[in-house]
Amino acid sequence: MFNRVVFFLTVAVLAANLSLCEFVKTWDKSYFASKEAVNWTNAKQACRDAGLELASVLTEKEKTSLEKFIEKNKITPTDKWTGYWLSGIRHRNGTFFWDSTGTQIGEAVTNWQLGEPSNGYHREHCVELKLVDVELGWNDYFCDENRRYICQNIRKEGPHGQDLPDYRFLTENNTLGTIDYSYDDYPLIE
Ligand SMILES: [Ca+2]
Repeated sequence: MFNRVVFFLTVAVLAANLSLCEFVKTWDKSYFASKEAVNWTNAKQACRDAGLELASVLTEKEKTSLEKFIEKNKITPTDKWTGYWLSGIRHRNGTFFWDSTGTQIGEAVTNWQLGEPSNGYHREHCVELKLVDVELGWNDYFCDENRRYICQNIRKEGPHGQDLPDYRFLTENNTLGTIDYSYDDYPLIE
């Protein structure tokens, strides 16, 4: 009896969360795009609360699958200011990783927008998917800014990332692994 109550409560909570959002299947994956905008840490938690994980792009096929999901559901960002958080973060050593898989970004596929990652003010450590002109691509951006986000089903056969002991470095300065733009002679690229 107790288990049944817990089950129905869990379904009710998940349904309440998902009702705020788009949730459809594309190819062999399920993606989930929020309508709310939150910081990266809260986006990670929101996906987890829904039994999902922040979306990652490990292959060319996954890149296409995610783009098709966005196109099919007519949720393409309208401009460069309305992107979606993905799972990518810049670690302290300057290298970008997919937090949900623990794998390095760009091993099989890369999709940075032109001039990115720019690490503006040395504090852009989280990866968003944004639109520039007509192209979707990745941008590093301030983790404490609010963005919508895309979750996906937890990968059945991995890889699975381990939570880091502390994520506070995401809002701290980090000049490692970054093209060293001088703002005196190079405009800040957002
Ligand atoms: Ca950037």
